[in-house]
Amino acid sequence: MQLCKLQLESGEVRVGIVTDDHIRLLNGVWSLSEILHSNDPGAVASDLIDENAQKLPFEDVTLLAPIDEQEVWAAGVTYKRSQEARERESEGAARFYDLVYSADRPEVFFKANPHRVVGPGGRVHIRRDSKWSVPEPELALVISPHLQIVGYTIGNDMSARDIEGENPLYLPQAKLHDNCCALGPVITLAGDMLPPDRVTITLTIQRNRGTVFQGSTSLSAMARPLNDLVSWLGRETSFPHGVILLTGTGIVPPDDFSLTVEDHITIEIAGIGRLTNWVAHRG
Ligand code: DO4
Ligand code: MG
Repeated sequence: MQLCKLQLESGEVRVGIVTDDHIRLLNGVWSLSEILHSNDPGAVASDLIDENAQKLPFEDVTLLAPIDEQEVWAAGVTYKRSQEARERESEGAARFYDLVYSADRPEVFFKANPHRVVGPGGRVHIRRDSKWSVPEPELALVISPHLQIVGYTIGNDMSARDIEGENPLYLPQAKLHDNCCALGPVITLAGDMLPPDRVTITLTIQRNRGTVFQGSTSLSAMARPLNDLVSWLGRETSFPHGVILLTGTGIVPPDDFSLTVEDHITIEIAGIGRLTNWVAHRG
């Protein structure tokens, strides 16, 4: 089962489930977390389907980022390709990325508050003080307050590689700013997700309607088990609203590539769907 958060033409925000090419609204729920944090999200959602409401075509609604009040965190250097890219961009600190790739403790960092996250079709920002910006297409774990993985969505960890590469202490500035993260389009409930070896991740970047980059990877190329990342994240830290964890990128465009305004980013993850966003500068 897949859940989504949406805005109706009337402006009302609702929660729905995705069936075939339609959305069915759920009765009496105003947040995804009410379902996701229950004992049996699939059964709770099925019980709440509004049988009187018509099936809504996707064109009639605006899908919102599937997030309520959760913080967004991210793991880094979880794929070999990311470790190699970090070493190239960061001459002075290359050694640290090699160490963290094989260390027991992973790199986890705070990525975004909900108001810095955009949904499907939204505008992700590249910083004006960066000349080397890239999207990072990542599987995003939807985690309950009890640290259970209850669902999966698609995440884009927008990153300024030159700022991160100049000095690792600049990581928060390379990663966290307005519209620095995209999530969506839906949440696939944990029990309905594909096994890791069938989860392919594909990134396509288009400019003036032409493809300027395409790359893909498989979740099975990730060096760490998902539950290991969750367990490190939850050490000494509670998440009363749940938390969303981006699991790192295994796709890195060539080093001479940087996003520009009006680029169109598409991230596809098997078992979840396709997240598309436009690139913009902050207002
Ligand atoms: O240390 C840099 C962050 C790396 C990252 O975000 C990733 O590997 O996805
Ligand atoms: Mg990342």
